[in-house]
Amino acid sequence: MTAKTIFILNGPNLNLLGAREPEIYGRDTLADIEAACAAAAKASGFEIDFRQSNTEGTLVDWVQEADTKAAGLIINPGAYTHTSIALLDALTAATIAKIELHLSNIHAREEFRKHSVTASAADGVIMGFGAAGYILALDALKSLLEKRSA
Ligand code: CA2
Repeated sequence: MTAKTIFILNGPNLNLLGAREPEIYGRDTLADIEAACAAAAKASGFEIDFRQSNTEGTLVDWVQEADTKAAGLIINPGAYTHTSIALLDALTAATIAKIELHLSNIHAREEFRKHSVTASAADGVIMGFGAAGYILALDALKSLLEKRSA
């Protein structure tokens, strides 16, 4: 872990990527996405710590850990996006640069997905670009960090 580490946290069911619902979430597996993120981050002088959990408390613990160890955080909270005040509180408490990310455009989906409980704690939100959104989020985080250190 270095001063230039970026945590990329993935919430519930994202371990199933590539195996089901490719019309919504694409054909890339989470391992494919991790490999693409690692390469993109390396090219920008960052390293990533890429994790997935199906458990809300674990994600809360990791947000807290990111705040002490990482320069920035990208999080796809999965379905906890729509329900988790615990994650909102953890993200609000974290002072590092934060981006919320969704593979799908949650505003173009079911009513219950249209509201993000957690997004207000993020510096910005990227959604609707599938797996490419992770690379866009890394780019966005890089420019946020450059602004912060200027
Ligand atoms: O669009 C996104 O990235 C979501 O965060 C994905 C979550 C969903 O609950 C959010 O509303 C939007 C679901 C991730 C589950 O991924 C699966 C992948 C393949 C098969 C089944 C689920």
